[in-house]
Amino acid sequence: VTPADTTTSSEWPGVALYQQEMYREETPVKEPAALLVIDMQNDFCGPHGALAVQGGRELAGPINEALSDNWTLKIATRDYHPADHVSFATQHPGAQPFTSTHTIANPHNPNETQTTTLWPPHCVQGTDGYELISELDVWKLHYIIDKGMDKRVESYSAFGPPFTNPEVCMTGLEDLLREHDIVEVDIVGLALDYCVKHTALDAARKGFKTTVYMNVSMAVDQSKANLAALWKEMHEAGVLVSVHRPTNWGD
Ligand code: VGL
Ligand code: ZN
Repeated sequence: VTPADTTTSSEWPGVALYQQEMYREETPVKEPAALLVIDMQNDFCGPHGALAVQGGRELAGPINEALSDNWTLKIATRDYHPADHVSFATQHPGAQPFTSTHTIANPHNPNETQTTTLWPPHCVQGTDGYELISELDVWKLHYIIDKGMDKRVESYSAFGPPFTNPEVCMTGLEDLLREHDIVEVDIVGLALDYCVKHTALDAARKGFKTTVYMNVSMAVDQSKANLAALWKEMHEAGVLVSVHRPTNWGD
């Protein structure tokens, strides 16, 4: 690790993180690892995406580099909603996208609920907005996993909706990782404060050694306060949160 790979602690609360990265790079045996490329879709990228995340399209370069490296599994996800999905503000009279919230019950356990943000319609099945961006080297992928098909529930995580009791509408990602004896999960893509975060929290909860590359991910809310809060939340959940781009990706 050279000084150029690190960030000053006044910019990021990253001292402990730097030490974890040192440890990772010196671990002699590389365990089976999966790269998860989250929701690099037209609707999440500018200038025309329905829910464009600033800087999202520019992630394709570093992600393509990562996809050239040697991972046991390289998996992309796509948000894939029916036109009447519950997360669309248009489904709720008077609701405003980005500011209104809606509380969703677990279809199999009304006692378990989750309050989520409402959005402009995005990644609708059969539309161009749902497709992966053309800049992404899709031929390097082993699998593509779709999520968010059940109109009743929000489903940020690549594993499935944010319900744990019982888990419902799961995507099969966990089984896929276990079939390949994956120990380590590395996560990049969009959006850092929604699908990337929830995927990382689930992966850590399920026992995978989980890293989010914050510089290869962009948030809907890119304020410094939000980025610091995201770093803290993921760090406290046991996610390794890297603030620099590794040069030796999957090696
Ligand atoms: C996402 C908002 C709504 C994401 C998906 O991919 O982060 N964000 N649906
Ligand atoms: Zn969505």
